[in-house]
Amino acid sequence: MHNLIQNICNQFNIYGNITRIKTFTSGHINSTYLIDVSEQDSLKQFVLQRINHNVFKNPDNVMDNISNVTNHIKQQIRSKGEHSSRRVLRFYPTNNGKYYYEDNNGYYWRIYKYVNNSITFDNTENLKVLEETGKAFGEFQLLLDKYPIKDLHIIIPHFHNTVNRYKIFRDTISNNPVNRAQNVQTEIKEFLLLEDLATKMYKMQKNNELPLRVTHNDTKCNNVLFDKNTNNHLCVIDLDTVMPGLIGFDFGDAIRFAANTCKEDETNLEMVKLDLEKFEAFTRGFLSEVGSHLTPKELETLSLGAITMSIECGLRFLTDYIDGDNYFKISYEDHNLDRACCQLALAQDMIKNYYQMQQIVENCIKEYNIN
Ligand code: GN1
Ligand code: MG
Repeated sequence: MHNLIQNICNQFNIYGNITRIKTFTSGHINSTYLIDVSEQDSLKQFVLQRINHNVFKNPDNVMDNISNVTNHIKQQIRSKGEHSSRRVLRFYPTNNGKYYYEDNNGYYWRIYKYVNNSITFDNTENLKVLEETGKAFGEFQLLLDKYPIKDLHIIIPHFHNTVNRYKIFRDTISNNPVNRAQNVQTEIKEFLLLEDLATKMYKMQKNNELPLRVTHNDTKCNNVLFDKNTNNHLCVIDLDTVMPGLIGFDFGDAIRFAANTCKEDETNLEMVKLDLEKFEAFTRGFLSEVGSHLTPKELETLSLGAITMSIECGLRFLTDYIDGDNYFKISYEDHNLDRACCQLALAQDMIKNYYQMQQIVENCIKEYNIN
């Protein structure tokens, strides 16, 4: 492993002694390592990622989006008179000018500079951190507000197309490749009952009731870097899925992950609930940044976005379970099933709390004078 990584670093013109390799375990798709490199008397830190080429089939397009988007953000930050070095990721090119390297086994690798003195939170009880997370994703929207949508490559077609997600779900059930569908009939029925609700916003977009914007599409709170000392947000990471999308889905995916009382794969479903205080903290941060940019319909559907993303994510986990666990990394046999049940329980609790969620959004709208 050490030699392999040393060789990959060299491709990006990063030489020196690798003194430590630390694996990050939170992502479900790519493999991510923190690399310490000592050169003469200085220690430099980098993040090295192996891109999952089953999921990201066209690394040129992925890295093209990422380098354009990070450049755009850099310019926006600088035009506000701020230093950009900790406020946006900096990727390294290889000698042939590409922002990734393909190894002999056909794996793609990329490297970015580790942001000094930064920290991520897989989950947190700290409401200030949640408010900052909301600000980070809200600010991300603003920073990319003028980015031309048509210049984005579609990295994963139909990514948050819930109509299509249900179609794939049905197809997988009828193919039943590993004979698991019969064991999860109850869960299948529950997800089918939620189909109308889960496809509503997608259909609204198709009817031009909701605009497409440049969205992140994977707004888990561990995709925000914070300053270790102040807990202020620095920048948003994991830009693989930046594509045209609905802002309500970026909001909703963040809520699904950060405002759950439990972790994403909790098996004690009685404990799985929407934490309204966390919901409020994130919402406040998000709307304080981007609220006045949103249309009334976008504001009205933020809570529905959270319900939709919980259902969609659960549906994807269950689809992958029935398919034989080909997409998400798992740690044990029924991991995807447990994740699916947890997301289902969360969505059901959100539906119960819909009125309270809407109330919180409306209070923020009043407080921030958003029209
Ligand atoms: C995947 O790997 P990670 O954790 O960044 C997935 C997201 C899901 C998430 C569920 C490209 O993200 O869509 O919401 O798992 N990313 C992709 O935890 O499918
Ligand atoms: Mg991701």
